Amino acid sequence: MTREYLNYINGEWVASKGNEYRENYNPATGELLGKATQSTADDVSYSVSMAKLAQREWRNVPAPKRGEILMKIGDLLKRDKERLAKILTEEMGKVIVEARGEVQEAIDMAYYMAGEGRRLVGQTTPSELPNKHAMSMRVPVGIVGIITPWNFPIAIASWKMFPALVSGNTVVWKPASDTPALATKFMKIIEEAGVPKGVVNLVHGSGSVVGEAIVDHPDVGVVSFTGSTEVGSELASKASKKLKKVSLEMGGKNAIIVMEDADIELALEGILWSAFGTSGQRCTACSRLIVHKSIKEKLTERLVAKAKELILGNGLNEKVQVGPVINENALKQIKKYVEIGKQEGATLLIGGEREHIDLLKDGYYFQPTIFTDVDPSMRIFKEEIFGPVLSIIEVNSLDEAIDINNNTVYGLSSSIYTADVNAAFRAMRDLQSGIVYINAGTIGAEIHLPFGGMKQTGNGHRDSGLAALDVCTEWKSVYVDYSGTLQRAQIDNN
Ligand code: UN1
Repeated sequence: MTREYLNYINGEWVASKGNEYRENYNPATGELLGKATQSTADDVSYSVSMAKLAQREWRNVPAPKRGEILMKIGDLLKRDKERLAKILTEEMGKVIVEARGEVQEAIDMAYYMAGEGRRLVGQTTPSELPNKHAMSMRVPVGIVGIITPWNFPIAIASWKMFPALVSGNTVVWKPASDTPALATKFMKIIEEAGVPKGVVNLVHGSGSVVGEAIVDHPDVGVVSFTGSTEVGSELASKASKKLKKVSLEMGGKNAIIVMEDADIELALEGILWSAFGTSGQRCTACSRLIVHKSIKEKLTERLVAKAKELILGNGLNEKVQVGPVINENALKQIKKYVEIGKQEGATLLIGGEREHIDLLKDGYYFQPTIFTDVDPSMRIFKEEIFGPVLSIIEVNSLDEAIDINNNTVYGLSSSIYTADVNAAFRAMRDLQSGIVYINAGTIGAEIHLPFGGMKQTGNGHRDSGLAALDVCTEWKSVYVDYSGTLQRAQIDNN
């Protein structure tokens, strides 16, 4: 039976009047799962007006009470963790242990932000003048437009939505068009937790219609986006004409550096997990391996042997380590980059082909792929592939390794394996990335630390951690003069 996924606007499940639908498929089997209503600019406009109405009351609900509702969302996510993970694997393809891990991120984020309801800390500051009180406090921006990707459909939605809600905003959310089932289940949990109508509105869509309508709408105060650099920069340029705040989290070309004194076995595990976990479809995935010349041969040999042993297949099978990629287009794109790599003169060591798995021949599988002899002039070194493709680059020193790491337009996650504490600290300081790991791979960010990148990975904002509150709140400075006289700042106090 195929399912129908509807919009959720002002507390009601409704289809768009446009009467168009988009189908979603199980990437492991090719099976049709359901179809999602495709919204128009009018649906967005209606959602925004409902969110605006709801915000009048929501912003005045005491923050600890808003936090309690998030606590309840956390409890329900926990109750339904297994069901959510299964939907996630079926619809997006990541293996079930990773799916559980992703749902756990949303649970953690709910509890973390629930606690924030009892903090939302502001500042009191001395005034220049006597008998005058000064303070600054966070206030909600108003309506937050949230646009989320298919690769972490519930974690990233939670990173953006929970800070927005606890600080008194209402939300218009467009989930990725490949993951409407998970979005629907998540929305049902939000509804069950008692979030008042109009506070979170879900609007399905594909292509640019919904996203652009969200950015264009004058009542949407801030747009928080995770996705491709192409779409992000398009949204940002539209938003900048309206002087609207946008928070962007986009591409990565993340590297692991392995120095000569590293624990090789430890590094191997981290490389495999970071490069081929989620079939390389993480913003944080490792796609460049920068290795010291003295250990390159040994490391490469062991890596290829281990990559060959990875078990590909349907992620619902607990033994499977690498699932399919998201869809046919992704497969084509990855294959295209493999051809580019070969033409550029890189040496293909393993993989490079679509994987044919008996009984699952319709799934979108791609073999874990490793290139060596890669240099910074190549496109496979520079461009984000978003698939299980790793490029090996040889270096002679730590300085060179750091330079190569930084030789990219992106700056999300970097890692170094070394036993030398001096090298580790230097790397920590000099790697140009929003996230740096020492003796761990490039993936596995925790929700209570800021998540985001430097350079063209983003535009200076951060998801998750307390930094996420900066996206959806404004600082308001308040002066209370209790002197009973006119006190002229900068005049009467000099
Ligand atoms: C992403 O790929 O956009 O650090 C998010 C990690 C995960 C989140 C990844 N916790 O890899």
